[in-house]
Amino acid sequence: MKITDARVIVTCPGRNFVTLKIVTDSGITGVGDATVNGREMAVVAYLREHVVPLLIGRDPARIEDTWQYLYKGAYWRRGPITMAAIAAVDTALWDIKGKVAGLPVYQLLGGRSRAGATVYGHACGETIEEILREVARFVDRGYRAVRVQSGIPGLHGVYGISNNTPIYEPADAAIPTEAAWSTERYLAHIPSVFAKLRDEFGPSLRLLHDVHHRLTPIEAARLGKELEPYHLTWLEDPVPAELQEGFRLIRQHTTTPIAVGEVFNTVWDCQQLITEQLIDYIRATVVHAGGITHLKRIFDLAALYHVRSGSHGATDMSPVCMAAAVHLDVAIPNFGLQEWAGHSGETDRVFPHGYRYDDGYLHVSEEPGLGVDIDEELAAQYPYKPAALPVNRLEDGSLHSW
Ligand code: CS2
Ligand code: MG
Repeated sequence: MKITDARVIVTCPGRNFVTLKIVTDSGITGVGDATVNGREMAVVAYLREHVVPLLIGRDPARIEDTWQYLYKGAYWRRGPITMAAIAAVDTALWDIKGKVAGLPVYQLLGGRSRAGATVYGHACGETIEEILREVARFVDRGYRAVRVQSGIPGLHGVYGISNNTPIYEPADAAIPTEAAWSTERYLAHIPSVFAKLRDEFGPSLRLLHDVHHRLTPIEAARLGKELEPYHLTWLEDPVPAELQEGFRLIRQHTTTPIAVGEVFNTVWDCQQLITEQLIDYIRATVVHAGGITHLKRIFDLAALYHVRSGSHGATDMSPVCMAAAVHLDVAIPNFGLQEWAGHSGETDRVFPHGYRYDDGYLHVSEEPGLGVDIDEELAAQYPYKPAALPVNRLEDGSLHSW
C-alpha cells in the first residue's frame, strides 16, 4: 500500500479546525487533527509545504518510521507547530492501520482496560449561585467530575467564564482580546467558591480547577494549601510550565494534586515533572504531543511514577483528536480523567464520529480505525476565520500569562 495524496482541510463550523486526510492507493483514508488554537495557518503551511510532499509514495503501515522521519528529519525538533503536524500524520496512519486490520485502534494499543473514559465538563459562573446551578446540571447529567471556573469580584472577562454562549470559546477575535487579571483578587476569592461547592455537593463529587498558568510557585503553594480541605481532584496549570523544577516548591507545601501538560508537545516538556513525581496528572493530548505514538510513550513513562493521564479536551481539540483520545483512554493502564467540553452541532456534523457520551463516560467507537471522518463538502461551507486567543494584563498594565 502507498500514500497517494494528503489533503490539509481548514474549516470553521463555529471555530477553526485543521484536519489532515491521508489517501492510499487502496482507497483507504485516515484523518488526523492538526489544530493549534490561534495559530492554525502556521500548521497548515508546515504540513502543505514541508510534510505532505514527503508522504507521497510512503508505506502508510510504517507509522514509527514515519514519525522518526518527520521528527529527526526536520532537524529543528519539537515545538507546537511541528509536533501538531507530526501528530496529524501519526493519527491518520493509526486510523488507516485500524481500517486495514478491521479493528478499532484501541485493540491495536493493547485492548480494552475499562468500560469507558470518565469525563469532566466545564461548569462556570460569575457568581456562586450561577456556579452551583451549573454544577448541578452536570451532576444531573451523570458527570462524576466537574471543572469549576469562577468570575472574580472586580475583574471582567476572566478565563473560563463563557459569555452566555453554551460552549466556552476563548479565541474570540482576530486581534487578541485584552483581559484583566489580579492575582490578589483571585487568591482571595477562589477558596470560598470551593468551600460552598463542598457544602452543596458533599465530599465525593470530583472537583477540578484550572489556574491557567497564572501564579508563581509560592502563590500556587498557598492556593493548594487553602484548597486542601476541599479535596480537589486536581489544580491545573498552577504556574507557567517552562520551569519544571518550580513545581518542587508547590509540592513541598501542599497535597492538592497537580495537573499540567495541555501545552506540552513532547515528553521532554514533562520528563522531570514525571520522573520526580512533581505532578499527579499529565494532560498532554494527541493533537499537541506528536500523535498517538508519542502520547502513549508519555503515558507509559508516567505509569512508572504513579502519574495518571488527564488529557486536554477543550473545544479546540477537534472530534478527530477526541476520537483518538478515547481509544488511548480505554486502553492505557494509568488513565485518570478525560476533559470533554463538547462541540457545536455544526462541528459534529462536519466531523461524523462514533464516540458517544453516556452516564459520565465517553464510550469509544467499535468501528475499524478511529471511528471519525470529515465531511469535506460540508467543511468547505465554513471558511477559515482568523481568531486569536486573548492576552492578559495586570491592573498596572503588565502583560501576564493568559
Ligand atoms: C483550557 C483550555 O480546557 C482547558 O483546560 O486550558 O480552554 C485552553 O484555554 C484552550 O484549549 C486554549 O486553546
Ligand atoms: Mg487548562
